[in-house]
Amino acid sequence: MFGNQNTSKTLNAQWTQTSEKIQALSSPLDSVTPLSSDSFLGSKSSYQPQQSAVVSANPNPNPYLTSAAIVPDFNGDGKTDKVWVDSTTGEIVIRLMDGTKVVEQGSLGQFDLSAYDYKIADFNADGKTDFLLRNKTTGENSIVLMDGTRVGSAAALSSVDPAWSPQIGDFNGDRKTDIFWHNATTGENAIWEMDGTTVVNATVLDTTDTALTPTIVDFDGNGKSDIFWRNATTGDNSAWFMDGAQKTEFALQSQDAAWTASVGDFNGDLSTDILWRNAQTGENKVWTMRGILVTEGALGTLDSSWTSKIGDFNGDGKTDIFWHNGTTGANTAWLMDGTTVATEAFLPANNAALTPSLGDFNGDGKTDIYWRDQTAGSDNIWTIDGTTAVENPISDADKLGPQWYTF
Ligand SMILES: [Ca+2]
Ligand SMILES: [Ca+2]
Ligand SMILES: [Ca+2]
Ligand SMILES: [Ca+2]
Repeated sequence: MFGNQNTSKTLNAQWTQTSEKIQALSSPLDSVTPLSSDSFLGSKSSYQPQQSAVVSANPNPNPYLTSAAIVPDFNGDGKTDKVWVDSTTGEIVIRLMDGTKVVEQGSLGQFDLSAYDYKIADFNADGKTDFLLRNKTTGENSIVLMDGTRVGSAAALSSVDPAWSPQIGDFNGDRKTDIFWHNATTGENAIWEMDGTTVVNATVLDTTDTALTPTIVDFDGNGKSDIFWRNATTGDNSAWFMDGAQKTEFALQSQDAAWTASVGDFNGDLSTDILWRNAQTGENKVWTMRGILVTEGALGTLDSSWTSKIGDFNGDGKTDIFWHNGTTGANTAWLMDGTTVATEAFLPANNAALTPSLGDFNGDGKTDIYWRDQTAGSDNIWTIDGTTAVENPISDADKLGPQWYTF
């Protein structure tokens, strides 16, 4: 993941040591780069709390489910949109969705998929999803502010050595996405506070043990992102509560290294909670968080063929857990109320080869499931209302061939 290519020579030097050097980097860059020649194959944006300055058109009360910084919504209509990547040509296409209908489609151009990565974000807090594009080979970065399927504006940022990787959050609570940089090789950390395409402040944070992995959260629910640090070797956990680039560090209780963490908000109080899964034993449990106070609840056991995704199927603002069995095609959803499963939805099974991705495509506040048929292109959407799923196909006219991937 952290390629050590020689292509970034000077940039390597820039990002290795002192804060003065980082200061140099902070100078907001400025040249407008046309989005054309290069390309990206994306990883999904990290799931993190961030409210939008714009009142969402989606009725769900929880910004985890509605923020355009978390869920792709390029035109701000409250209906989740789709990003597609053509694995043969490198073309990136955005489709604005209304239920199963493709309302509008636009191309961002062709990219070198081996080099490019993207994160979704909302850098100008207009309620429309933007992109952070990163060339992992050269270390070049750019921001693309979107307006529907059109590029509103795009600008290059300073380059950052490929050993660093970005995550998005909102550390100063102004509803404009900021960038947290972590160097997994050295343990160095930095934050760029953003205003649109401008880096307002670039700050070096303390260096962490290289065994620690950061996840962006908001454990105290104050609308300013925090950083959850987990040592996957020792099982130790800690948190940096952030106010801009100022941090207050606290230890959290440990959790054996066999467990992996993912995040949601299972009690709907806008503080990030943790779903723990032990893939060896199949055990699952939830920590609802209030600052550093943990309330733990054990959930049911599901073997390792099951994988989870977070949504809100009854629209109550409490995130629920969707489970898909990649071997049998079985599906179930746990409608959550804090640390307990309030209702278990026994959803229909389907072809185990289908790939689910979650979003609220009809904008009713309840998460739906997009099923990608990578072979035949016979995709469909499950429109969900609590424990009921209604299947509707994507029309033949909108079918995409097997070279197209979505996330
Ligand atoms: Ca935006
Ligand atoms: Ca919570
Ligand atoms: Ca729910
Ligand atoms: Ca829905």
